[in-house]
Amino acid sequence: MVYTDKDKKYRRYTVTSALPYANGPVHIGHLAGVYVPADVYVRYLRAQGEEVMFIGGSDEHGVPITIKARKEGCTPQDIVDRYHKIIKDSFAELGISFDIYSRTSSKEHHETAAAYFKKLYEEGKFIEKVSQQYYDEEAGCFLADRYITGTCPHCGNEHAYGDQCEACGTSLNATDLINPKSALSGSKPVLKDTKHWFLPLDKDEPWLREWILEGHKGDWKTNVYGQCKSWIDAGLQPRAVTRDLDWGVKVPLEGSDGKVLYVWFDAPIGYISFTKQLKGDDWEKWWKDQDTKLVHFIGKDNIVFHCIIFPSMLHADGSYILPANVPANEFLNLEGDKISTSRNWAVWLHEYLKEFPGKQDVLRYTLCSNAPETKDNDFTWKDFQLKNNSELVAILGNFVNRTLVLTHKFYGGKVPACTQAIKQSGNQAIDDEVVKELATFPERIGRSIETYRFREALSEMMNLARLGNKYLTDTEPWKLIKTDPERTATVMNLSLQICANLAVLCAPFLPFTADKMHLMLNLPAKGWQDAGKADLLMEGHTIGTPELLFEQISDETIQAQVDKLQATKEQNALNAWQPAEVKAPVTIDDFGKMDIRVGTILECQKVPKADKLLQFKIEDGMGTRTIVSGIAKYYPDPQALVGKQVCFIANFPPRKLKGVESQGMILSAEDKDGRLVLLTPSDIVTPGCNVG
Ligand code: B3M
Ligand code: ZN
Repeated sequence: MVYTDKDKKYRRYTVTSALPYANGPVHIGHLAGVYVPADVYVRYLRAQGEEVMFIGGSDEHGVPITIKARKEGCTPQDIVDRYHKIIKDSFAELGISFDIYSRTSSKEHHETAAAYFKKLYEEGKFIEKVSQQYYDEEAGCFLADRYITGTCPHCGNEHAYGDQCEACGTSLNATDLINPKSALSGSKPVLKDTKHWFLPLDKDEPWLREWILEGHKGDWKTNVYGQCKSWIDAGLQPRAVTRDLDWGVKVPLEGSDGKVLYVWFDAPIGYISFTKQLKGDDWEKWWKDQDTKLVHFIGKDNIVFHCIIFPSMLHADGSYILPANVPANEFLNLEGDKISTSRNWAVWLHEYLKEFPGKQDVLRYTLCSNAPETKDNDFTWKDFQLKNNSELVAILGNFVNRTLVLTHKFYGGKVPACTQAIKQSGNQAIDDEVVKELATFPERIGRSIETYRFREALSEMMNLARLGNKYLTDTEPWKLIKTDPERTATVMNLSLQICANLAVLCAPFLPFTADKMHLMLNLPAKGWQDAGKADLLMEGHTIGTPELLFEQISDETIQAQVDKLQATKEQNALNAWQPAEVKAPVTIDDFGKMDIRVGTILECQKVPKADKLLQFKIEDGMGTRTIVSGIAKYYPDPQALVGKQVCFIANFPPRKLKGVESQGMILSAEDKDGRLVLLTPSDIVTPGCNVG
């Protein structure tokens, strides 16, 4: 029985989590933003004995998938098959407890989404409009936004896309682009008429204003409420729900070949089609009964789709419930930089699971405790190590281990007697205080979870472990046993009761740890309402064998991860490298003034007291000359250059560098990876000959 619904309005919970695009694996940003909080929420509700359905699945349509397929020379189906499996398996391994994890390329989904569209179409809920769109006559298809490039009218960036210029961030219509070009064939696209269907969001403004801005003023998160308010106040426009594409749910109307449902129309219907897959004929109550609570877990970039567009679709049908809450999180950054799939700047879940076997709960704990619930937050590997070593190991793990080891040491692994006095009023104030404090935790944690404050809920759960640790430290049973065995038995009994309560109360956050604790305590399954009591373990109950719940994570382990990100950063810099802009034009006469020659290096050594400088003795066909060059860091062994030929500018006026007179400049090229390469002729030539 949940705490914030005492009058028991809701009989079941439909909980959805954003369907990740199946064009890449999931990363810690997805987990912190959406999936860990959603999983904590549903695990808690199940522990409260509520009827819960947790829906997940892969979003397998949309242009990014077709672009990736083109890049890799395979089909969109190949792409989604690959990543759907990676995503589904890695979610399962992290303990994200979906009741179903399906996919929108499934036949059932196509049928459900097409039928949904057809019903609204036949009921006249769409606006039908013919508009002009770019068409590639060579490729024989209309061009979706990302398939058109051209010059941004705002900043002149020549690689702007049909929907956005990534250089200046302006959102664009394809027809805004200057010199548009098809990304498919490179040809100049032509504008052609095409028919599409639009959801009249503008007509929904009155009830959306009433439902959200009035109805959810107090219970939707401010970041969510604020974004909805600005969208509604800005004036809602009709929204196209179809596209000229061949990958997606086909528009189920005569004459609409080559048209599919817009991905953001079909994807949310995935929540419904997956429910049908899971519940069969029993699906409707999960989406149409007013006593079902519908909650969407998403990231902030999906707010408009889940708070305005999808509700508008549900409202247009008229038989569906609307979401009671959409507790969207903000974004998680990584080591101070935005997580980015395209720049591989991420901690990928499937890689984490491989590199940190058995440490699912450490990641769940870290991502829950630093979740971007109200503002963007940052994940650092140092913090990950700190959370593990100074919280999980030092507080939770240490308390449980000490309690169980002492129970084996003093009582042969059996729960000792807790004297009657405690049960009545406590013959020691401290014992009584612990019992009283323990009773408050289920509701403290539960209320925070029910109001989507998962960081606070987790911290409350850890406060119970802190209470246990302090209790042991204050009572020192390892000493007390010598002077007051009866009281020691009470202290150990209560410490074991706290462990048993932790096994129940940590489960939504740390399911793997909770399982271990149930095993180590030999504790039968308990519900949330059983917690808060000092009698979960009866006197004489035999506990299991203690094992360390968590182990220290070393600096070396963390450094390896930091190095891996550094390598990614360097690779990104290489990938992003562009040649410098060509300088202003010069004339042949200008060039003719430069006297460039070939010379042979006779000697080369570092200039004393000058880290950067090398001193060359060059045979230049007219004798020898000295040239000083600031390239010492590239050539740790200057001798290795002796005998090579280099090109140099011969008619620079001599100048003194660190006391050495330099007569010219040696030509070199610095590569994008930072290497410096001396320019040498492709064959041995006579020193002194001209370079032209
Ligand atoms: N595929 C995920 C995203 O925008 C998007 C969610 C769909 S939920 C119906 O990152
Ligand atoms: Zn621009």
